[in-house]
Amino acid sequence: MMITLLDYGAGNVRSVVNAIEKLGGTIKPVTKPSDILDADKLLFPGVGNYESMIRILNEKKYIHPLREYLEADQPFFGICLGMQALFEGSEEDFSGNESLCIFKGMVKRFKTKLAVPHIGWNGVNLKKDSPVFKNVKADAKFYFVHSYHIVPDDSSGDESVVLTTTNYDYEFVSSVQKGNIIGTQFHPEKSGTAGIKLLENFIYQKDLRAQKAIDIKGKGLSKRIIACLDVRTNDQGDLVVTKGDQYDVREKGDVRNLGKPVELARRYYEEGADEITFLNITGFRDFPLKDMPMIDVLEKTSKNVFVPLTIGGGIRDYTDSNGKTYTALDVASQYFRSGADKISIGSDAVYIAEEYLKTGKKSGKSSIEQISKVYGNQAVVISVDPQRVYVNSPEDAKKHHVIKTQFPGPDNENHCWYQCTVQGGRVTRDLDALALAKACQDLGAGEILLNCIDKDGTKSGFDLELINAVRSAVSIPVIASSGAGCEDHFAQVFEKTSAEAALAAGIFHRKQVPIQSVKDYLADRNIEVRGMI
Ligand code: 1PR
Repeated sequence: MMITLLDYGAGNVRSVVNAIEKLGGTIKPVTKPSDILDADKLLFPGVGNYESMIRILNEKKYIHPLREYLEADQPFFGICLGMQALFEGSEEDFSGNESLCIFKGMVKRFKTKLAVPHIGWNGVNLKKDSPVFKNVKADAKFYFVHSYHIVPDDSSGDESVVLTTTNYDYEFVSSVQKGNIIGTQFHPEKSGTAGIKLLENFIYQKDLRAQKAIDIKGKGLSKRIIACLDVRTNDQGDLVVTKGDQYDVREKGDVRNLGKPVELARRYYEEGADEITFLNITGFRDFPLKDMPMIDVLEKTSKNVFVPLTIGGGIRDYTDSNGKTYTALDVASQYFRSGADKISIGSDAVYIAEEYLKTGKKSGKSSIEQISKVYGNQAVVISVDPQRVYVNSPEDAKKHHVIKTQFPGPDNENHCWYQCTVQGGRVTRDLDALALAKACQDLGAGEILLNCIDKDGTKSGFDLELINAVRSAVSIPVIASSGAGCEDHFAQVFEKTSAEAALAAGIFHRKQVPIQSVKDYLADRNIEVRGMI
């Protein structure tokens, strides 16, 4: 089955291609406007910024053939922005470029007290009996990552285009279908077996048209469980997954070797991880575009792993020994093309935040601003590596956000602040984690990966005080990281803080706690999780 792919050049289309090929389909990329009209089935994955997507469709002269194709009710599957493009316009677009206007309605920003972007696994309320949902279980969850959603205008009285809605703090339209034209806000190519089934139905069902109206209810947003792989080259030159104790990855002089990155990532996908994060922990030393093994890891992993992949380490501007300059955007783009959905910035984020707080001005040139502008806020994660600095009272660290702690310091100090570090915890900076998180959110970051050097590898539980302090300082999602030792530690994170996700490394690598038993434990406590479907 030949599927024509409309790739307008932003974001990760590799996963879509991998999914179609795994299903036995063949991809034909659109390279000129007439390819659109020649398509039998057209797939349009979009990610990032609506304005730049519509601008590129106009520049490439795709708008008119697309409209002609859609008006003829030819099979079409739009993903995320690829669905939003079907409507009349977006609150994210002030360019005045021509849009497709196939369906009536607008794309609007979430107005909610919950975290925006809406990131993670959520259910759907099915409103039509559609062949694309054939053999997809009613309680299936799909992966969402977006700050805007469609608001169809059904005032004409014609049959509604709404195929599903989804519950956040209000119900929003999460997919549409009219005739053979389908669009989903969620990413089927990142939604494990449920999403792959949807794509399979699109490819192989002969008649895609929805038969009748139904009303099947789904549930809300799940708390995510993320497996993290700290990757580096060991002294023998092998790329290995390692794990530190408070960031010290050596044992008796050797770098701990806990497995191979591609194999471990696949194992975690099959065991039910909601996301996989790779951190190239020596990336601050080496230039990642030279360090091709990480690109190879992403390419190989994305062939078999259909959940979101994040990559961090070394994402910054770089000048090589010949004086050639690479921007952080170049590095990130290479990672997105290789299969990453998000990039994570550590050390560079600290320097950027320091500069921003000093000048009060956004330069527009920082890695956070540049990457979020092209790929969207949801694609930029800030990895924070803080450690506690104990003080007797807030007066002792006036410049910083000081909290009262239930876990006093070595000299019985009952206050602390969280000091940012760079270069894998080796260098401390005069900046606290809350100030860093807020500044990065201002600059366009979409998520915080909140590590904790004091807790890393200790298996003593997450630093709930840190998580609460940072989560209440920002409105973007926070991933709690460092210290997981048992199932109950995950329950504590979700019951005692508002973190959207929890990440662990050591206990998964050493097979001490299976991912599924974490999820079973949480489900028993009525914490919403994605099951194995
Ligand atoms: O600074 O942009 O090059 O990024 C470097 C990245 O590498 C940062 O995200 C930084 O957190 C990470 N990193 C650097 N050195 C280390 C190290 O361990 N020596 N690892 C390191 C950080 C922390 C977690 C870990 C959790 C969970 N790893 O991601 O996986 O603490 O562990 P646990 O469940 O076993 O407790 P840049």
